[in-house]
Amino acid sequence: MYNLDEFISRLERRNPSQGEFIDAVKEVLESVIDTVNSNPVYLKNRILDRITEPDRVISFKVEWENDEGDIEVNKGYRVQFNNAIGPYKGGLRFHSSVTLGTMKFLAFEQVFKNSLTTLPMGGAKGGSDFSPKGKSDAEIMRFCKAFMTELYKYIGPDEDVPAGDIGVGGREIGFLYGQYKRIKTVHEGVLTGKGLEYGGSLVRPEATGFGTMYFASDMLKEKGEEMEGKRIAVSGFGNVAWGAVMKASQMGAKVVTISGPDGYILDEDGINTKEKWDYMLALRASNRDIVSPYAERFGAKFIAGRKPWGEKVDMAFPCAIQNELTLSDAKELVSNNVSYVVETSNMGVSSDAREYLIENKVNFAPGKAANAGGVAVSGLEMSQNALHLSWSSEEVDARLKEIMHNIHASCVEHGRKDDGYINYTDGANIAGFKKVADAMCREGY
Ligand code: 2IT
Repeated sequence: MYNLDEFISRLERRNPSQGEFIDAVKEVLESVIDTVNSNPVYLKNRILDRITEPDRVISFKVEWENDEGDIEVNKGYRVQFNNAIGPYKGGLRFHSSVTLGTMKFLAFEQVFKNSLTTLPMGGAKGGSDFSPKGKSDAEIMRFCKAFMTELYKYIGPDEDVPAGDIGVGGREIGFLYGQYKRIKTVHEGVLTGKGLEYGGSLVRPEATGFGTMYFASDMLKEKGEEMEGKRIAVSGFGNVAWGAVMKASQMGAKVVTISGPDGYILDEDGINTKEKWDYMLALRASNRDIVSPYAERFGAKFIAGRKPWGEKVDMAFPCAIQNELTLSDAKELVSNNVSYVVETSNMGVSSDAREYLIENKVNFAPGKAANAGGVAVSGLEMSQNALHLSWSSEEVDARLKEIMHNIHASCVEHGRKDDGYINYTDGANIAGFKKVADAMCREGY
């Protein structure tokens, strides 16, 4: 039998200064501990010890030249956490906050998220403490080339298939893919999120944001409600926020906020036109990492240095970065009668905030369920590459919808409590865990 507190204390001793990783493991283990302790096969297989240790942690040096001709040095990582159910799969993050602990938490989350999609993908994550902020396109290209010159040794279409995450979009994937191809002289599906000209999938750029709205709309249906007329706060202004804002508007909801490291935008007219959505993309392409120019461009309000969680809304969608919604934010949302918090960034809601929301019976969905649409369409991109064909956007979108619908159903099946409240965190963790754990038991050690 596992004792949860003892297990976590030991994990902390073995993984010092990796708070985010410990938080992510704790969240999953709290949900699955009873399932594990009541299953002799899991116990005999020491499943918790094995599932919380990454298969491989790769750390490398990235040397590149800036526009002044100076040499810069960054850290590069790939954490291949678990490949029990398929090749390693997960994004690359280029952000100044990246540490080994960040990579490990993201890779761990990815294992269960990928399992939930029902597609055959293991879990991994990679990235660098390189920040694209303030860099020229030429510098970003030189960095991407240097990064791939190391990374190519460890990846392959049946081995490990990276994609984008924060700071890594279509532009970066293009540079990374070009370098892989130059070195290996093969054109193969080693990355997802590629451009349409060279093997990408339709709907991949929008997929995370679209998927989270499909999931949210199922949460609403479960309560006899609908998206139409809902007032929504979104944080972030990157790729994920962009897709989320578009789909919410198409579903008849009104998104009134987006945000950046500099503050948030309040647009009472709704962020609901193609011009506004395109402007979000332009903001990201400018490499400045600020959202404030939106206010001037569209006559909206800019609130400097603040996050959007103080606004009175029906639904909140954190779409930026981990721990962006804290306990005090959760308290403010609850006092403003928020009904739904749909975590769209990975671990966007801090542990204590999540507990508070659940205690207060807010309908809360964890990122590994709500944001799985991104990696799900990555999985569909892998299928298309393997078949050497491309599906129409209608076909990809229909598959995405079905996958999100199935994830929602799994969460409900495993997360419904006696009083009828659906604990989506428990549901997602139990459903995601079982498949990986069963595969590991069958494959032996
Ligand atoms: O967090 C995520 O699921 C992603 N960044 C997407 C990973 C992927 O392989 O598409």
